[in-house]
Amino acid sequence: MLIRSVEFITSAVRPAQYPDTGIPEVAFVGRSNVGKSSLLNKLVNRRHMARTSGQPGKTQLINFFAINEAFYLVDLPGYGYAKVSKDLQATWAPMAEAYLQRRETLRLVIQLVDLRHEPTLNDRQMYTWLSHFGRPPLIVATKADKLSRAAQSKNARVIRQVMDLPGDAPMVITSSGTGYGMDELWGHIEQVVHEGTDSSL
Ligand SMILES: Nc1nc2c(ncn2[C@@H]2O[C@H](COP(=O)(O)OP(=O)(O)OP(=O)(O)O)[C@@H](O)[C@H]2O)c(=O)[nH]1
Ligand SMILES: [Mg+2]
Repeated sequence: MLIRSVEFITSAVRPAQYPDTGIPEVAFVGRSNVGKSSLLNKLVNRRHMARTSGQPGKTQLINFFAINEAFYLVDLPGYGYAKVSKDLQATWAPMAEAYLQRRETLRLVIQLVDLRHEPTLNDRQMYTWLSHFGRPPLIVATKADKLSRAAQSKNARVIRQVMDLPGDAPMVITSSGTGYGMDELWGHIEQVVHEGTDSSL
C-alpha cells in the first residue's frame, strides 16, 4: 500500500460522534496490551499515530485515522484486562458493541491475539460474538519477534485449534517490531477498501 496521507480524524464514544463521510473502514480489536495500536503504527509507518503503552488500557476511545483520504483504520480499546477499573470495563462493552454491531461502513474486523499465549476465554467469546453478528474477523497473531520460527508455527496451530477457525480461514502472523507480516495484512485490507498499490500515483 502506498501511504500518501495519514490523518487522525476523531475519538468517539457514541455513534453520533463517528465520522459520517461514508468511506470504508477496517477496525482492530483484541485484548488490552495485545498490540493493536503498535500494529496500526507499523502498518502506516508512523511511530506515534496511535498511542501505545506497556500499561494495558492505553486506548480508551474509538479512534479513527484516515488513510489516503480513502478509508479509515479504527483503533478500539482493548477488552478483558482485569486490572482496568470496573468503570472502564462497564463502558467498554456498550461503546465497542454498538460500534461493532451497527457501523455500516465497517468492512473488516481484524482481531489480534498474542502469538505467545493460548487465546483467552475473552478472545474466543469475541470471535464467536463477531461471527454471530456476521462479521467473522481476520485473526492476526502478534509479537512474533518474541518467538523462534519453530515456536511460531507450533503456537499458530494451537491458536487455530483453540479459536476453532474454519480450515480455510486465513491467519496472519505479524511483528510490529520487525514489520513481519505487514504486506500480507495490507493485502487483506486492500481487498475490502479497494485501494491497491498503484505505482502510477
Ligand atoms: N516485542 C514486541 N512488542 C510489541 C509488539 N506489539 C506491541 N508490543 C508491545 O506491547 C505493548 C502494548 O502495545 P499496544 O500497541 O499499546 O497494545 P494495545 O493492544 O493497543 O493496548 P490497549 O490500548 O491497552 O488496548 C507495548 O509495550 C508494545 O511495545 C510486537 O510485535 N513485538
Ligand atoms: Mg491501544
